[in-house]
Amino acid sequence: MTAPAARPVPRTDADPAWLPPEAFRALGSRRVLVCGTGDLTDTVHGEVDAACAEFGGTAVRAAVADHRPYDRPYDLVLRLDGTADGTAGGAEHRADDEAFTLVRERGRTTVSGAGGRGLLHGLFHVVRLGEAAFGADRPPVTHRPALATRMLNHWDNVAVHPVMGQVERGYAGGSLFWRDGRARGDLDRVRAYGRLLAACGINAVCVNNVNVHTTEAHLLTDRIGEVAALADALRPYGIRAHLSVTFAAPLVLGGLGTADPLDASVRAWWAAATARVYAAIPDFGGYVVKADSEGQPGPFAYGRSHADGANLLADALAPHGGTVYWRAFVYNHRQDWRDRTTDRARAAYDHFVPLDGAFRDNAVLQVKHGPVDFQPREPVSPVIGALPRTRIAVEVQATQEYTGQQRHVCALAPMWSEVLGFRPGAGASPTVGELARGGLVAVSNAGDDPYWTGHPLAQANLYAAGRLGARPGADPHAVLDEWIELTFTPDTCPDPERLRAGLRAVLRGSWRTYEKYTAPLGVGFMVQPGHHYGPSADGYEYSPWGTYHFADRDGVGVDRSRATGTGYAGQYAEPWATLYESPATCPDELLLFFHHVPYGHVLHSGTTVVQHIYDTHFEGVAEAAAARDIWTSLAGLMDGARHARVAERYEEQLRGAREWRDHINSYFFRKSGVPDARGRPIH
Ligand code: BDP
Repeated sequence: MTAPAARPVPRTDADPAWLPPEAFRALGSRRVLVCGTGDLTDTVHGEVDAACAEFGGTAVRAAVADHRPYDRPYDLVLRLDGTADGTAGGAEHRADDEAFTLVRERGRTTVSGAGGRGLLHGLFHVVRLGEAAFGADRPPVTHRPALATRMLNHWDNVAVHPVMGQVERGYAGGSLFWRDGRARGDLDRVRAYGRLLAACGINAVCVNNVNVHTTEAHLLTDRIGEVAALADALRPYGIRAHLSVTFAAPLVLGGLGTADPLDASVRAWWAAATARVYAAIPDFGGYVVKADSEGQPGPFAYGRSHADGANLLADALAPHGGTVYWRAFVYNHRQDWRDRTTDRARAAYDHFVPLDGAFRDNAVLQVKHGPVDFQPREPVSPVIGALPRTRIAVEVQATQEYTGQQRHVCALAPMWSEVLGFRPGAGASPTVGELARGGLVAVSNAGDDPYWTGHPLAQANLYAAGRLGARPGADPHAVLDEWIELTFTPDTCPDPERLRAGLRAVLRGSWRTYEKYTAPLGVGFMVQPGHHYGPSADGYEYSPWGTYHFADRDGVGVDRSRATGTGYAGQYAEPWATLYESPATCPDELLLFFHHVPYGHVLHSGTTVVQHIYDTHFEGVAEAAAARDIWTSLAGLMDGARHARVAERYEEQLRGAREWRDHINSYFFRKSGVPDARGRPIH
């Protein structure tokens, strides 16, 4: 039998990221057998073939039915458990097809994939192990992603939006998918993107913005062919395409007089539209919906609940095996602070908890990790633990809207890992990572910038989103280390240990550094309105968006206690409700999120609130400066252009950090009149 040709590897060399050819050295210098047939096995074969061509190994391809190849002395066998990888049929959708088993015995490493995607994950596991995959014996260990869905949401507009541009909250150039109002004709870079994503464990991508404007609405119907082209480009790496749709589609696309979820003609319209989607994209993943949120249409207009809305789409998708990801980001953005019920932090819980148990099995409630909006520090959303009969997906924001917009280094893996490890219940109750049965969703930070994410170090956030979705309990520093190894291949530089140490030093603490020089103690949202870059202590204080800090001459913070505040603290189960209820027990880093306290209030750390603000802001700038200096010292240990790009961004980070420090410190000095105990200049 003739072995199938190897699928060409979409190259990323021109656009540096993880997986440069060098990352494959250990594998590529060996004798490798790839067994099985199907689309994803072709991909694995292509990867192996390219690596072996580069590093002098040999790549052989066989169908699994052919036993003879096993007699030969292979170092690595990558094989499917069955003969076909299931890409063509329903098998690919088995929850378990992503599992693989790795064993090393008698000088041979064998990876058995339960399905094509398992084989692909197994390949990348071997790449991560490097030489260690070919060392001492390893007993068989089966690996499977903890969360079945690891999805990226691209907030990409097809047409350039007059206010939000091509990519809403995008800091990495234009869209990877869309250009000049249509899907890109040349999809090589989309293929290369799919490869990067597969290597970190992402298996689903939503290709358009959750805010669905008129042009984008048509992707569901007459422009589905463009989505199909993107789906084709992502499929060889095991990634399923998803689409954001507007709830008003029956009106704006179907010409119906209503989008009422209980109306028979509306239900028929969605069923027919969805059937056409599947005719174009047989493995289509499903819909993402932002409804009744920040101006998007939704079921409230018809007096219906969000379960009615989600179930309408779930029913349309069900015959085809699709899922609706229904976002819980529902709040009134045209309010002002009137009484305790208007607290934006409460809104998702108030809307969705009464609906627990009312959603279809193929409806997932997609919940932002915090109750407000991706601030550098928020408590974990109480919604996540409060709907035991609903599949929850947790949404994080890789695009750094509120964390420095990819001009500041802010490695988010440690933050996400804290969220995923949080136990909304008491004692040994499940973690957020265990409760997220609907998956982990990250808003993508990638674009058509040569470094994919604008700031080359922001790639670590994209990588971590996939890896933490696959293993929510993973040590976030180990995830960052993986990214460092796969991206910079330190062993190829003159001083590997110095490079590793330097990269670790600038990444690991970067989130906390960012937190220090921005809004203090969980109060959040002291950003400039609109674009959200840089400080503006009162920028949102008197706007209707529902984000406040209530600073006055005596104190600062939002009283969200049950006793005297908005009652938000009471949305948590014990022990959290009690812990957050009192300033005496509330963790320092969340104090101003939950309480309004005088400036002289003494934190658990022993410092007053106002002195803490001064201290952390000076420290944050000093830490940013130290990181910049470490970066400078790494010149010569990596490619010059990449070093220069980061160096340039550090100058902006430092400028920005100083601006934040001076703005926040002088704001609180003027409000409180309390001088810095250490006499430092406050501008
Ligand atoms: C906010 C963004 C806005 C998004 C919204 C969302 O500022 O651009 O549309 O989240 O998640 O953080 O829908």
